[in-house]
Parts: sequence; structure tokens; C-alpha cells
Amino acid sequence: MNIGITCYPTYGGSGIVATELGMELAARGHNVHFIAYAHPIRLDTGASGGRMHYHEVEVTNYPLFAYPPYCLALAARMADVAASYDLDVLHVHYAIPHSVSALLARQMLAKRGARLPFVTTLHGTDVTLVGMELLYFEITKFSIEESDGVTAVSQYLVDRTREVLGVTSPIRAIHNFVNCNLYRPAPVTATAASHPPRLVHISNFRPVKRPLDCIRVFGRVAASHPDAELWMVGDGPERGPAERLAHELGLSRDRVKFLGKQDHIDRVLPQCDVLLLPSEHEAFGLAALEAMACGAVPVATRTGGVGELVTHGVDGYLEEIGAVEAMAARVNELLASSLHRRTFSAAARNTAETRFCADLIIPQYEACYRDAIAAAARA
Ligand code: GMT
Repeated sequence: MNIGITCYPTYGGSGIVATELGMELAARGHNVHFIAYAHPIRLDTGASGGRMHYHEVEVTNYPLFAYPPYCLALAARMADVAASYDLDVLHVHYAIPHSVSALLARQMLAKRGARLPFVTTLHGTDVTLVGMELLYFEITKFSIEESDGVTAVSQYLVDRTREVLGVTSPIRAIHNFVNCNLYRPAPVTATAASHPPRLVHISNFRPVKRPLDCIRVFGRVAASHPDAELWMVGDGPERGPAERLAHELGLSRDRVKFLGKQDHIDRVLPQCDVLLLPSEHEAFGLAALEAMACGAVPVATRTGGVGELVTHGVDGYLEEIGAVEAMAARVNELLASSLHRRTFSAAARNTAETRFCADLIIPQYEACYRDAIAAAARA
């Protein structure tokens, strides 16, 4: 198939899923065309035998425009790429504004007698936060319902989309996936014994991720584990407050390390024992899945779709939002016994491998494309 993909190309779960999906599809022989305002961060176009392409969306500015019309530039580029490269289907990640641009591109091509079915994947905040804003509510619902196929990254998000937006058309749950060959535990020789007990948090440091809770949890763990470290990976508005809190709690920079944005999370995670994910909302929790594939045990909050990934007491722990004492107790349990930690670590890897490996999930997207193409042809 010739497949177009549009996503937010910067750091963030939806862009990462879209990029990894494109690379997996190219590896399976499809031609993939990324259409975005910047080169997606994890995209390695060279690795595909010429099957991956990147088309930049340039937004023309004009003194009259208070706001450059990105949505229109994107729709025009989508239509142009679809016509030039004979796209069979367009897959947009994050409803706002991508599904609206796709709808416009589909209409433009229909006028010329060409078909461009599009699939929208909902990732979380496009429904739970942005889509619920009064201004965007109707247009988000409309563009989702007009899509030729809709997927959401968890059953929780399917249910939530029905509940809050009132969408009645079919939505398939297709979970996030991980490349289990790339994301894997460190070789046995280089594991736990060779590094201090290490916790990690990976996010865009938005308030919804509650990164300050990671500092509070670590503050409680640090006393009983004087050699333990916390790595804070990523950047965003809560990074400054988190750094200040660490300082106030007397946690030195040697113990709480703010590493900023990292391109190779697959190299970071195998060096860590526990992933902290204290989010307020999480449609799925991609960071937890990537950690589990590398054998790092998630200590997370019981929110959104996280429970579809983590089984409490088996391959990780789920606690209530803001329950820093309980999360610290779980981390202490894991750090206190290497047998306990190894058991959970192996179970976490097993969950990633047997349920969320790319090989299991990518065919679900391919089936969705085929159905969207067939439905558009029938219409
Ligand atoms: O929360 C983020 O990291 C960003 C956000 C996004 O859309 O870029 O992530 C959402 O999509 C991820 C990939 O599908 C999910 O794993 C995250 O759970 C989801 N985040 C939220 O729902 C808050």
C-alpha cells in the first residue's frame, strides 16, 4: 500500500507511535509518506530501502494573517502528496487538527474523481482535554465521525470518546506497540549489579504527567536506599518546578539527574530498574510499555488505559493518583529484594513481548487500512 501519515513531529507519545508505525510499515514493504511541519524526531528515512518519504508542510505567512493557516497548508499538502504518490490511504494521528485537514483533502480529491480514505487515531488528550473544549467539541466529533476508520489506543479511550464526544460510529482499540528487538533488557552481564538502583521518569513534563510526584516519591525512597538515583528524562513546563522541589528536599544533582530530551530511549531504559508514571490521565502509557520491554518495572497510577497494560502485583504496580507514600512503598519493595525485582522485571518483559510487540499490533493497522479502502470504494 501507499500510506500517508500525519502527526505532531516533536516529542510526544502520538508522534512517536506514528513514526514507529511508519517505520514498521515500511519494513513490511509499504511505501510510507510522512506529511508534517517538521521531520519527526525518531524518523530514520534512510533505514527503509527508499520506502519512507518526508514531505514538509510549509506555511506561507502574510501580513494580514494574525495566525498562519497551518490546517489549510496541511490539507493542500495532503491532497498534493496523495495525487502525486497515488496514496491508498491517509492515517492521521491526534484528531485536532489533523482529521479536519484530512477531511478537506479528501473532499478536494473527490472533486477530481480520486479517492483518499483517511483513518484517524485518537491518542488521549485530543479527546480528554482539547476535544472537550467548547470551541473544538463539535468539529472534533464531526471529523472523527467523517473518518473512514477510527482507532483509539485503548479500550478506555474508545469508551471515553463515546461518553464525552457522543461518537457513535465504530472505533477500534489498537493498543500502543513496541519494537521488542530494539527495546530489550540489558545483557545479563551488564545488569543490576553494575549500576546503582535506578528510577526513571520519561514524559513531556506537562502538569498531567505530575512529574513533581516523582520527586516526592524519590524523596521517600532516597533515605532507605542511599545509593539510589532518579533519572528525569524529557522537558516541559514542570521541569523547573521539579528541579526546585528536588533542591528543597535536599536531593543532590548526583542523585536526581535531569537529562532533558533524549533521542534514544531504547538505550536509557535498559539501565533502569523502575519507571515512575504518576500521571493524572493516561490513555495508554507508552513510556510504561517501552520500560517494560526493557525489563524496568512500572510503578504507575490507576488511570485511563494503564490497567490494560500493567497488571497490579504481577508486572508492575498501580496506585491512586497522588498516592506518593504508596508508590514509594512499592519502589522500596522492589529495591529491597533483587529476587522480587527480577520476577517483576521478567513478567514486565513477558507482557511487552506477548501482547504489545510490533509484530502483533501492526497487522491490526493494516487490516484497518484495508477496511477503510474497501468501504470508501463501496461508497
Ligand atoms: O502524553 C503524552 O506523552 C503525549 C500524548 C500525545 O498525544 O502525544 O500521549 C498520548 O498518546 C500516547 C501514545 O498513544 C499514549 O500512550 C499516552 O497515554 C497519551 N497521553 C495521555 O493520554 C495523557
